Order: sequence, then C-alpha cells, then structure tokens
Amino acid sequence: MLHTTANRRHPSDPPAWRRRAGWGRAALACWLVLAACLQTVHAEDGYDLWLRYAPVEAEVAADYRARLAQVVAPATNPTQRSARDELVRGLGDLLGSAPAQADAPGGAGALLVGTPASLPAIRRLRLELDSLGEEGYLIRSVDVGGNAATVVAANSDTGALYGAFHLLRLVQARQPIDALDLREAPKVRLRVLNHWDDLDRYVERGYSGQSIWDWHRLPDWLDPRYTDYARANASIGINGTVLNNVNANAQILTAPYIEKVAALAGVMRPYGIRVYVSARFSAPMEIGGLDTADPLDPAVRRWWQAKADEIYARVPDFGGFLVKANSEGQPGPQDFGRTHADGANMLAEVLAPYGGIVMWRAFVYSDEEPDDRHKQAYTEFVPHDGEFRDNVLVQVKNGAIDFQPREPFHPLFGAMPKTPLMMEFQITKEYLGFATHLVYLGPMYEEVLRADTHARGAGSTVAKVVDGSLEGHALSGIAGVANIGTDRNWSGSHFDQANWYVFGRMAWDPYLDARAIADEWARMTFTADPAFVEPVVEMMMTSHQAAVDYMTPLGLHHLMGRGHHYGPAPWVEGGPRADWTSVYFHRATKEGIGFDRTTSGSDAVSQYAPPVAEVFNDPARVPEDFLLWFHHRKWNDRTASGRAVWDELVHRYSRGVGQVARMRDTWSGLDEYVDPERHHQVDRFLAIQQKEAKWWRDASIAYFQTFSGLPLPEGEAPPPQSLEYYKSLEFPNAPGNTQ
Ligand code: BDP
Repeated sequence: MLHTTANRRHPSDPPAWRRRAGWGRAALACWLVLAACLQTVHAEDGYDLWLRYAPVEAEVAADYRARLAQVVAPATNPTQRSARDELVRGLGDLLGSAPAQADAPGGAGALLVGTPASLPAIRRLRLELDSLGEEGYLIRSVDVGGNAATVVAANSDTGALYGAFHLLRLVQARQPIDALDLREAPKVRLRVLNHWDDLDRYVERGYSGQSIWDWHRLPDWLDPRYTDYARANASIGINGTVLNNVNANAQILTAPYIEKVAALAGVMRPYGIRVYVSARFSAPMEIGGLDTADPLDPAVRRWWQAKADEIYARVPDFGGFLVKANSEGQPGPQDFGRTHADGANMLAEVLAPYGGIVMWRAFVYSDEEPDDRHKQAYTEFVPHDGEFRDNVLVQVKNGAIDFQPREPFHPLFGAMPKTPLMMEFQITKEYLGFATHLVYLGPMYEEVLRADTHARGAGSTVAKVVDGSLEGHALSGIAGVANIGTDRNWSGSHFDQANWYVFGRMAWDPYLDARAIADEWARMTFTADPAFVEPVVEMMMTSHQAAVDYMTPLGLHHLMGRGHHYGPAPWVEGGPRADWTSVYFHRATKEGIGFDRTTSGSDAVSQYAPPVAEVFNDPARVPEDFLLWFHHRKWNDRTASGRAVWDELVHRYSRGVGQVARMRDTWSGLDEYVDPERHHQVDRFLAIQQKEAKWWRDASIAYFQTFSGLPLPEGEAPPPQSLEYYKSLEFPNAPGNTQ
C-alpha cells in the first residue's frame, strides 16, 4: 500500500526551509546515520506518485491543522470509506498527526465531507449542489455553530471522493484554505485510460515493465497495486479504464476472463471507475463457433447479445467496448461488406439496455494505399455522420497520422457534428523517446485542445468539440493510452508520471493550463519549494518543443525506426506499403523536402474548415511548426526566421539538443531539493536523452544533407559518424514493439 511507514518520505529529503536555516547539511547527516541505525530507510522509488503526502513545513502545518482538526465523514460504504481513509491518512502524513474523527462537527476546524443524504450537517447547510451533477463537488469555508469549518459536498459519494482529493491537493500545493469557495464539475463525461496490455502481460508500446493486470492470478489474487492504481486515478478524476489492448484477443470475452474482469471491476468500483474491454470484432467466430462476424447477421447479433448479458450479470456497471476495426489488419465490419456504423451500432444495441457504450476508433487505414494516409479517417467516417446510435462515440487520435511528436489537430474534429467525438491522446511516449526522455505532454495536449476548428465560426475549439458543448452532445469523452506498468514508479520514469497526471486533469477540464498543472504536479511529487518548482516547471514546459526539434522539426513526421519506433530512421523505405515508410512522409529530393498536402498536392487541407484550410494551404501563413507537414519546400526557400529551409532545419535540430543540455544543467543544480534516488535516476535519464537527441540530430542531418547538398550553417558541428554508420544501427530488442 502507498502509505506504510516504510514507504514514507525519505529522511534525506528534509524540507528546504530547514536547509535554508543553515543547519540542513548537519541535520541531514545525523538523520541519515540515525535512520540507517534504525533500519527504517526506504528509498524514494516513485511508487507514491503525486500522493506522497510529504510533511508540510512546520510553520504552516499548525495553520492547516487548526483548519482541519477533525474529519466528519460517513464511512458506511466503500466509496465513503476510501474518501475518509484518504483524508485521515493524507492529512496525518502532511500535517504530522492524524485529524480526529467524529460523526458530527464539534469545535473549530471541522472538515465535513459527504452528500446531503450521507451527512445531516451537510444537509443543514442547504448548499446549491444541483448544478454540480453526479460527479462534481464544492469546497467551501463555512460557519458551523459559530465555528470555522470546511465543507466538501457533492451529490454522490464519488463526487465527495473527488472533492477530498482536491482538498488534499490544496494542502500539498500549500494553498491557503481559510476562505475557500470552489465549485468543480467534470466537463467531460468519460475520462478513460486505454491499456494496450495483452493477456500475457506484454504491453504494446509499454516502457514501464509488464502489464499491472496479473491475469493468471486473477480473480483470486487481487494485487494491492490495483487499489493504488484506482486511488491515483480517482485523485485526478479518471472514471474509466479499458483493460486490454486495442489489438484485442477474443479470450477476454470468455467466461474465465469475464470473472477476472469482474474482480478488477470490484476493486475499481469504490473509486468511481468503470471497466471496459477492447472487443475483437471477429470474436463470434473465434470463441463463438460461428462462421461469420457479419454485424447484420442475426446469429452474430444474438451472440453479442448473449455476451453482453453474461458480462452484465457479473459486472452490472460494466462500461462497454472499445473497438479497433478494419485498421492495421484488425477484423471489422468491412470484411463483411458492412460499414463502421453497422459494426458500431450492432454492439451499441446490445449494450444500450445496460447503459453501456461503444468507443469506436477512427484510427483506420485500409489495405489499399490511399494517395495520402492523412485523409483516410475523414474519408471513411464523415459520410456516416448521423448514422451512429446515441451510445456510440467515435474515438479520434489527436492528429491524422499517428501520435507523432507534433501533429496539427485531426480534421475529423468539427467535421462530424452529429456524432460525439472522443479524443484519443497517447500518454505512453511511443514516438517521443519512450520512458527515458523527459517530455512533458501538457503543452502538446493543450495545443490540440485549444486549436480552433472553425466548425461553427471562430472559437470552435477542439476542446468544445470533445466536451460536447459545440454541438450539444450529452455524451463526451477523452481517452489516453496509458503509460502504466509494473515498474515501481509505474510510468518507467519519474517525470512520465506527470503525463498520466496531466492527462487526467485535462480530461476533467480540457480548458486547464498545462503550466499550472505542471506546477501542482511538481509540488506534490517533489517539493513545494519555489526554488525547485520554478525551474522544474520551466524545464517541463520547454521539453516538448525540444523533443520535436531534435526529432522531427518544422512539421516533419514518421521518421523513426521501423517497427519498434526507436531512434531516427528517415531512410526507411520499401516493405509492404509505402505509407509505413519514412520516405513517403518526408519526400526529400534534391530540390526540397516536405509533404505537399495543399490544394495542388494531396489536398488534405481541404478536410479542414475553410478559414483553417486557407492558413494551412499558404506557406507564408501556416504555423512554421507545420511547414513541412503541409508543404513541399525548396531547400533555399526562406522561412520566417529569414533562414533558408535547410539552415532552419539544422538550426532546429541543434536547438533541441541544446535545450536538453540546459534541462540537464537545471536538474543537476537541484539535487538539494530532491531525494538522491529520484535525483539520480532523472539525471541519468537526462544523460540518455542528451545522447539520443544528438543521435537524432546527427543521423537526420547526415541523411538530409545527401539531398540538400548544402553545407552546414556556420558554427554547426558536422555529424561525427557517416550516414552508413547511423543506418547500420539495429535494435531488434527495443521494448514495446508489436508482438
Ligand atoms: C500505432 C502503434 C500501434 C497501435 C496503433 C493503434 O504503433 O502499436 O496498435 O497505433 O493505435 O501508433 O491502433
């Protein structure tokens, strides 16, 4: 469990105020000796995530203790118990002593947590809760019988649990809590992690160990880690989890696995989390003995109906199905001459009586190569707008190609007004340096969510499409491909925890600010000392641009190693289909570089609303970060910087490498604020990142120079190795590849 004594904050991580008082180093030494003697030292291994609840500084602890002296929270069911236990444990650890617990407020400093139904003291406050919906909450400083008190109130136990976590967050971030008046309700209904986990515990595109789901020992052994997973998710408002890979194995739908799913659902339920599974479209043939999976075949429909009945008998709050169909070799309705809508609706129909939903992925591209893969999802889905049942969401990746380091927003957003579109972000960093590169994804998510589709005039942001407000859809959702595995630190690296965190926070409210979220995460995960938080947040905020620069600057994309996607390989060509190669995407020639998607090229730009298309179509107006995404430019064409395309490309590669060097410097100067275990690992990973950033730069420059034929701009170091050397590198055992 998270908060055993053994797992508490490392004694070598005293608060910075103590160090500043001048006796820090001596105290640290004594403390270490003492701790070693007592054998109670436990390394900070990151397991506690942002729920470390490290002690607050003595000078402010007293104020918080006075305000939060007594927890008044019912605990008559598992959800209520998890809220109360979290508060007692969290406040106890943060403030040095556990608050008193009582059934009714008495004296100053009561913290009331619950619903009008669960706690009479809350009912008596007559708070306006209606507008908070099922999952919202308010936190307010109130007067109860002449005493200062704090209330966390909601319409449901889950809402109260979310509020409890919010209150803990305020203390962790050292926010004042004496005049609170907060109201929060999620803007998006389904906030879901997608695990690309296979049933043998292999994680596709996973860089943090095995799958946390121990299928073999389920349902009888419930790893305590499941509970900590649920707590962490609830703390950021995630309310759904798809347990298995979108490249699905039909086995998950067999009776023994349904038992296992039910066991996991039992762990998740008290934390407001529903479980979902990825359904393989051909399951009726593979495990049902039918000779077709045609969605319009009555026997197929009956099979799925019986399957839904079987699942709901074991998991009454089962969330529904996620489906990858007719994509990358997965079976789907098109195999039987039917449409995506036919397939999705058939499943939706059997789930509807139970309140289940279908998340039907739009990441498709057919067996026949299109003129531009960018256009395919739009071409296949837009004609079906309005045909999907109302418990279907179409799940769309943030960009049209495939989770590349940076993509313009997907043209489907805004183009299917009659269908709720669910955002799919990737949290695991398949294309962004795996778990070793420090890349905070908040700015990337923010950039996409704030992009203006112009679907209904200016201001029609992707966030408004996704939260349903643009078209008035009640159903809305955001999915994130999880980066969670069996590594002690869950995410493969300490900073990748921030990507899980920011995903949850932005799924709850897609209008939140990436920087503010980085700030709260850093405070909770490391220390609230501004001398640490400010440089770290700065480093996080610049990290995405840095990675884009050293990997795929100026809108280049899909240039990584074939299959495993590790490292640079802009030279990849040949193989089964052109749109799985790098040369297809960068189109470098002696004359120039970039994919012409303008009206005179593949015309992908015309899939965007006219005001957007006009900008993307114009090399002088397109954001330069997307220049070569939409345009084929001559090597000597000028960019906004005044530099030629070639020079700008080299400049950006080097800028990315330089930024990683700065990140390393920043981090190495912060050792006094971080426990040695975590400091050391981040430091070593930054060294790997620096080495690999340089590798990306050097290999890419060596390769593209064979086309441009131009010298490097002055001051730019030539790649230290030959192009042949970079091409010869092979990584057959790189992690996360498809099995
Ligand atoms: C690609 C991944 C592949 C996934 C696919 C998907 O490389 O492993 O199966 O996305 O989203 O980016 O279905």
